[in-house]
Amino acid sequence: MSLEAIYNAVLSGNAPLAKSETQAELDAGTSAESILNEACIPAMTEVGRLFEIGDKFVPEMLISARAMSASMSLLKPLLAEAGVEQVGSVVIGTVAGDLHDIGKNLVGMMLEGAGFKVIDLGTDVSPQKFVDSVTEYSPDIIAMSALLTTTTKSIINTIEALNEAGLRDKVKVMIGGAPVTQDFADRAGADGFAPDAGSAARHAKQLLAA
Ligand code: B1M
Repeated sequence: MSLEAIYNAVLSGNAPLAKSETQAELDAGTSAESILNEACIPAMTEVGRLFEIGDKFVPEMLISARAMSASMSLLKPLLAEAGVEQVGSVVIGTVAGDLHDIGKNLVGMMLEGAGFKVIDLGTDVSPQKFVDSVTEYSPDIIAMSALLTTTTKSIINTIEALNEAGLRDKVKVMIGGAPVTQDFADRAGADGFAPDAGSAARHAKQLLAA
């Protein structure tokens, strides 16, 4: 039982072990915040780094994300009670007309692992629903995922809808997905683009600092 054991359980994607080690560490008096900041987040940061350099692959990233979620299921209520500050909040969704959600879910999990509060609107999210979410949740970032060439147009429509609602300057917009490129992001008027889930979490932090 140690923070290192939780770190290793998340890194290796062992969800039952991550959960039992987290419970043991909490029982021993370690704060939820310490477990999050000194074990879970560093483990997910390492997973993201290994993914970016090609030493981990999507399935391994998913099982690490699940292990982190198992630990987070115990930590979340305690963090909320303690009023621990999140690094920021993100509304995430797959854009209108698009039902692919595996990448979006991965990005959401990595953002959670990096300390963001994540509000997931699901798939096939209309521009209006993204617009409404800005008023409802006041997120720092709207994160849009698109997997089809045809649905990248929904990203443009959503950014236009934010402009028309007068809300564009209230929120940063980050986009990604297989057909999305930095060039497309620049043309669409997004604030940020990330090619994969590992760099999405890092990029979201940079957007907050910008
Ligand atoms: Co579909 N599909 N699919 N599909 N599907 C693709 C995307 C396709 C490339 C397959 C192909 O033809 N080779 C093709 C799109 C072609 C194109 O437009 N360029 C395609 C098609 C055509 C379709 C349908 C139209 C098929 C049909 O019905 N005729 C249909 C469309 C349905 C719809 O959405 N309206 C369809 C349906 C489906 C399924 C439902 C069967 C299923 C989705 C299940 C689900 O998601 N729950 C599915 C799947 C599984 C795929 C493939 C095989 C795998 C996608 C995936 O999950 N990859 C895909 C082919 C492929 O990609 N090889 C394909 C793994 C995932 C981890 O990667 O989603 O890329 P990805 O996410 C990455 C990055 O892109 C990035 O980070 C993630 C992790 O690193 N990222 C972000 C993603 N979002 C981000 C957001 C960010 C930052 C980074 O910031 C906000």
